[in-house]
Amino acid sequence: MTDEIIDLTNCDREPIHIPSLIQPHGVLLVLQDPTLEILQVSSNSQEVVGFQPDELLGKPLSDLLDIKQIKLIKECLTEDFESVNPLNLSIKHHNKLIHFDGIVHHLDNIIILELEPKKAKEKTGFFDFYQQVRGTITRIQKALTLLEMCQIVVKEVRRITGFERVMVYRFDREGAGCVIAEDTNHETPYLDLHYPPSDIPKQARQLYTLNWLRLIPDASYQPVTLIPANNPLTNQPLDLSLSVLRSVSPIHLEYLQNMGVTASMSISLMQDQKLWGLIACHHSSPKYISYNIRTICEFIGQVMSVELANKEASEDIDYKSQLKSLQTQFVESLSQAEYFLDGMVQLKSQLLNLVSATGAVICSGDQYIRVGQTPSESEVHALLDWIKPQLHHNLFETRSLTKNYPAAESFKAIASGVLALEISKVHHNYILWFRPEVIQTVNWGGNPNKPVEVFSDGSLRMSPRKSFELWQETVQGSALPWKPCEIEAVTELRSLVVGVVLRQADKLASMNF
Ligand code: BLA
Repeated sequence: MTDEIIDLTNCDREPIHIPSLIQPHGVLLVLQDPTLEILQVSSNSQEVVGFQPDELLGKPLSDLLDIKQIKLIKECLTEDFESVNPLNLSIKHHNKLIHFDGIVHHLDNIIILELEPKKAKEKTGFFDFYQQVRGTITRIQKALTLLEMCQIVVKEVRRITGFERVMVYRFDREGAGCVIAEDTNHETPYLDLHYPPSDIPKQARQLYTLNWLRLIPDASYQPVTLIPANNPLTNQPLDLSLSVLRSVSPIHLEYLQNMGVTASMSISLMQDQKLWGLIACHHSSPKYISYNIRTICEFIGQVMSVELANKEASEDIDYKSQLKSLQTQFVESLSQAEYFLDGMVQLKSQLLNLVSATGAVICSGDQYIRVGQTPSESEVHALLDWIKPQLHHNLFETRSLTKNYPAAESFKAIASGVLALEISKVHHNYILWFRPEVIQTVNWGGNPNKPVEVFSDGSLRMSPRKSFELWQETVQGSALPWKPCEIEAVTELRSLVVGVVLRQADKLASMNF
């Protein structure tokens, strides 16, 4: 048995952007910029464009495409490539004209040209594109809530592409995710199921912030090599981060097989330059989606990404206005109070309501005023000593205190969630809020702790789960999470209170004088 410790971070180490392989539904050509000499070609060129790799390598692209098409490519070398894709290209072979979508992008001093054979005649003009997306965009913008928007998006993407299952998959802070909207004709829904971070490892999430869409038309494909294997200019594997034909991680292909999925497409959803989630699409048989339809889906993902911030801001709108009115009450009470504690103590219930807490402690010097359900004074004292070095911008928050502070085990029923605010370090003024433990059942799409497979020879290997059967976990020691608007309310409260504390301190100093 091997001594190597296999853990979930192994998944993160696979260099998925440089597989030196592509999927077989198109051909990839690496061209020298600006001569357009063919430096590298995928080994399926005979099947796709009708020429053997050695008939193309070292030759000018004009051996493959006519002068008009070469001119088109040269013109777009000076432009933003994304806006010209796809190029309408055709190659004559044995007197037969084969039509392709040409997808180009720049990489240092080379150009990568990918050719996907056109499957059927489709409408490709600007107005056809506009017609296809106009209604969808309006519906997305009109949605009143984030969830409603997600439900519209899964329906629209399914209508446009014909996938059997379309989902919105949202990441949490740790990289785990949950299906929050779904449109499908399958009997087993994935809605509300959770998946661990290793299902879409870190480097994949990073790559998906660079390219907006991935398509795997047939997960049972035979990967195609590049000839030569390395980029001849650098003698390094070719960086396929932005390639549309990039071959997918074999672990992920196995995962899809285990899930009963043959074709998969995913579209990135971004917020603040971070991957917020994915629109994930499945089909049980091979399914190719043309570049034009993919562009429409990508555009829907981009519009949804912009709208995410708007929809999130309008969530909890009533709650937010309630928080504002509580803040006003604090301003009034504190401006009249001579001492910080007096002002706060008068508003005990408001103090709890400000962040929907069930307990709070106001610390001022060596005085501790406890409101609602809180740990004992000595427990709060010790907890505060532990929290102080961890404050960040005067704040500390957790929804599962026992994870990092085992001493909380004895009082987790009333204080699994803690939010702490430092008002003045010098005067030892702090406010702590507490939330009780809420025992939750999380529905996982398969046991999240089982990605390691033990082989008959005893060796261990990272491998995707075999079963996606519902697996329920009871989560203990966790409170409901603190919402961003609650954290914001507490930060604003601090600036109100700081003024009062400073006034008090001045007063005390003058009295002592
Ligand atoms: C990639 N994993 C992915 C992708 C998705 C998922 C959507 C993006 C590629 C695609 O579009 O298909 C996961 N798909 C899901 C989930 C749902 C879904 C959670 O539909 C839920 C409904 N996967 C594992 C383990 C590893 C792993 C254990 O389970 C690693 C050891 C790896 N997943 C993995 C890798 C990729 C991936 C490496 C990147 C594939 C690539 O782009 O090359």
